[in-house]
Amino acid sequence: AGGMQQHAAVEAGKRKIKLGVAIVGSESSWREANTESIKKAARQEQDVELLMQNAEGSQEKEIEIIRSFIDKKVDVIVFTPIVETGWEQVLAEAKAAGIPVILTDRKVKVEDDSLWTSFIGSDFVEEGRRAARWLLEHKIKEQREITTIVELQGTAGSAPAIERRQGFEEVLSLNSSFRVVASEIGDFTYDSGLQLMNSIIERGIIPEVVFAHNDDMALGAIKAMEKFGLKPGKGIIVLSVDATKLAFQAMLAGKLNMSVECNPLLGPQIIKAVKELSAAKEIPVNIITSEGIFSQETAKREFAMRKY
Ligand code: GYE
Repeated sequence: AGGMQQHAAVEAGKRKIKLGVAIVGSESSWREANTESIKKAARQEQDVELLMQNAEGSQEKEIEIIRSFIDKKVDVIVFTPIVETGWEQVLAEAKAAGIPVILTDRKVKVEDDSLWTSFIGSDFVEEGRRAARWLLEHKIKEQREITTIVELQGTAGSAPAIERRQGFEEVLSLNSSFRVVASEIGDFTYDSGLQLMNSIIERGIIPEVVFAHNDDMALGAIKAMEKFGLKPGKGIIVLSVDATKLAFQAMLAGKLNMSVECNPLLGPQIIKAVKELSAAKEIPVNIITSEGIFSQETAKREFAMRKY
């Protein structure tokens, strides 16, 4: 009931909407663009007061941040769950306080879906499928020949790592000539891509394809391959997800073959949903961004228009 009173006050225009946003970290250039997009969209609304905090890659810290938002009696909480599980309790606390929660970018796995209001982000399974479909189209070999793949996964237990892997495997399973020979877990950073690829090569594995769960890891892996005199983008096909400016530069340099689009510019949709929620309007349970893919062939044309 307390929550309803707060909303009524906001609706009557008596005060600003207090919005608490918990950011997962600063691990990638995607994240930078995402964080900036949310700040910018909030700045443009005079009736929104943004409280934003960075969990720096720690779930514990993220939970603390959400609790501090509850203590401050914000009107709406928006957060990107670093991993899928372990949120029941803090979400129940928000619910008990009458504060609606919007998930953005990443999803949670909880039994009670009434613990969150809406999800705003991408379809990660489809992203994984898109990478695999591109590969199927571009690397069909004789039936008996095997194409070896190294997969560099994002943060363990995170929705994008779990689902990109799932979609990628789902499509590749349609063709028995593709084999993932190593699938290692990183954390979406350039350094983790570099280190993982380095140790994979040192173990004597030189794959024909590298699928990295984001651009930063792909770039790190490219660096490692080059150190060993390998030719990423030519001798070794490199695929990634995000399609940030960094990926476009690498595609133009011929080192990255393609990147699946994952749009970080979610700020306007988030703020719109927050305002609607505060005005006691119904909002959709899922707000999914429509996306495509970019390859070396289209990179040149797109690069100039790239905003992130
Ligand atoms: O792909 C990666 C970032 O959750 C979609 O996290 C996001 C992912 C993105 O670090 O670059």
